Amino acid sequence: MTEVPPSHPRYASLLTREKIIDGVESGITGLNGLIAQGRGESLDYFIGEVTTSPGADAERAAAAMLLLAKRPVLSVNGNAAALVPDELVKLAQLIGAPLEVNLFYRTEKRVKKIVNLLCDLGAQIVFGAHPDSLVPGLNHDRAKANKGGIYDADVVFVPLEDGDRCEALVNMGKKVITVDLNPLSRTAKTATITIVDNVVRALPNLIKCVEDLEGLSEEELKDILEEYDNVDVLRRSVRVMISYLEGQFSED
Ligand code: PTJ
Repeated sequence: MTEVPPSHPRYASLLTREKIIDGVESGITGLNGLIAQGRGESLDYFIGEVTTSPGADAERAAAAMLLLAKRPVLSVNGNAAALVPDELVKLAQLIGAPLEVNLFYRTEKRVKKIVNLLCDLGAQIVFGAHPDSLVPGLNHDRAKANKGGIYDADVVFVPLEDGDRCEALVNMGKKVITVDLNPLSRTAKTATITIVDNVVRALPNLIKCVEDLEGLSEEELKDILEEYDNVDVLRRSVRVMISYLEGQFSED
C-alpha cells in the first residue's frame, strides 16, 4: 500500500482508495470496483465526507431492523470485502448472522478469496462458494444464492448493491438494507432502508447503533422502525447535498 501521511487533508479518502487498489491487486475486488469507488468518492464530496443526519437516522433504523430480524444475512461483494471486512465480521457476530459472498462480476477464484478472507478474520458461517438456489427474476450471476443464507433470509444487508438484485430480493418479500452514496440510484429507491453514507463510516456507525440498541425491547425496536420513512430520508439526503454545495460559495 502507498504510504499516505495522516496529516494530508484528505487522508481518510486516500486511505479508502488505497484499500480498494489493494483489494484489486490481491484479487478480492474486481476492476469495476475501482469505477464504483470513484462514483462513490464523488458523491461523498457532496455530503462533505461526513455522516449526515439522514444517514445517521437510517443507520439507527437499520440496526433496529437487524436486531428484530429472525434470519438476517450480510451480503458481501468485492468492494465491501476490501473496505470493511473486519466490521462485516464483527456485525455478523453481534447479530448472529451468516455472511454470504455474492458477486456481480462473479469468478469462482474471487469468491473463494473473499470467503477465505472473512473466515481468517473469524467469521463463523460464510456462504457463497457453493450456491444451491437462484433469486427469481435475475439473469446474471447475482441470482446465485444459498438456502440458509440469502435465499431464506428475512432481512438482507447489501452494501453497494446493483438495482436489479435489490428489487428481486424485495419482490421475494425480504427487507433490504443498503449502503449507497447515491440517493437517486435504483437500489436506493427500492431498498427498505437506504443508508446514504460511505460504507467506511456506515459500518462502524451501524455496529455502534447495534451495541446501543441491543438492550431495547422488541416493542421499542418496532417503534423506531414505525417512525422511519425511507423516502423522507432520501429527500433529506438530496437536500443535504444541495445545501452543502451551495454553502461552498457563501460569502460568510
Ligand atoms: O464485487 P462485485 O463483482 O460484486 O462488484 C461490486 C461493484 C460495487 C463493482 C458492483 O456492484 C457495481 O458495479 O456497483 P455500482 O453500481 O458501480 O455501485 C453501486 C453503488 O455504490 C453506486 O451508487 C455507488 O455510488 C455506490 N458506492 C460506491 N462506493 C461506495 C458507494 N456507496 C457507499 N460507500 C462507498 N465507498
